[in-house]
Amino acid sequence: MEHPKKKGKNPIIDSIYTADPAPMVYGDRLWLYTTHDEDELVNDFYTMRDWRCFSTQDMVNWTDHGKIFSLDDIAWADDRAWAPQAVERGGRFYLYCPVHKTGGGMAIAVGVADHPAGPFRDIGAPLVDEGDWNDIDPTVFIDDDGQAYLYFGNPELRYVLLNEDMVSYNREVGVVKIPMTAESFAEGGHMTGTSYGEGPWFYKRNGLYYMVYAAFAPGKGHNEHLAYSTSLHPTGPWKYGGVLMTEEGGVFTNHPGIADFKGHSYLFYHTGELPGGSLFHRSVCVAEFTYNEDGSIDPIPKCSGVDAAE
Ligand code: FUB
Repeated sequence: MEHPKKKGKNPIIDSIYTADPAPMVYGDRLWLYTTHDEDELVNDFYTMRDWRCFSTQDMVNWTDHGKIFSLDDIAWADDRAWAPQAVERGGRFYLYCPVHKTGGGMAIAVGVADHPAGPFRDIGAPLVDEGDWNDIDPTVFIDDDGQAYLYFGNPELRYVLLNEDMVSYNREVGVVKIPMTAESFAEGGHMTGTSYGEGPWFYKRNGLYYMVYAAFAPGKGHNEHLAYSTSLHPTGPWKYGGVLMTEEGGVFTNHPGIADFKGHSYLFYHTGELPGGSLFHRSVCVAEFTYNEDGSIDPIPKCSGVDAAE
């Protein structure tokens, strides 16, 4: 007799509000880093003070590792514990986190740990700090030749070349601004006139580089959808690929995180689906998808959960 497949459920976490999912596969587990929307809002705005970690071996049963890094651990920051991403290098774990600096502006902090579930320790100063509001939503990727890239930004997509220590970057190259053209990101309703909004997710598959991001359709009043661009080189030029997840059924923001795990490809995203959900009370979900033969990706529907990964 065939046993029914175990099925996971969306939202993945229902004990707290979580957003901005960032998966990392390490060992035999998928580690999921998220932000945390507090129940009680301050000034009716995003109220976010710490980062959370969850892990799974089968995409159905999740272990809650709790708070792994917080504004209390970053002496120079006072607000906005926003969308992070983690990476492992040489047995250490680096968590890149946008925060609001005491005194103004956004900057990118780095926490370092010896274990994927932390605790993470701040390096003591911002890694990227241009003195503006663009320095948010870092995405990190280490290429086959060992060069690590940190892309980030809203409304502009920018990058730095990380040094091998992963906590500093090549200052001669500096912060590079990607040309925000319609060819790269499609025409859209965000401040650059393109669809690119924020929340980039950078990775490589079969020699093709992917940039997945939250995007705005042309015109006003849209929620974010997810879109992607590709490039033959890690630093572009980028070519617009299409919509990855439509804005229907979402909240004002959405935020992509992509990982392959146990032979399956997953897109993590967020919605306002939990009871009490809103643009400031979001919840992390996951959908399985496949690539077309040419590497393109068709739009991925929001879903109620994924099958167990054996
Ligand atoms: O969660 C706070 C901000 O909203 C993130 O940094 C953005 O990507 C958007 O999700």
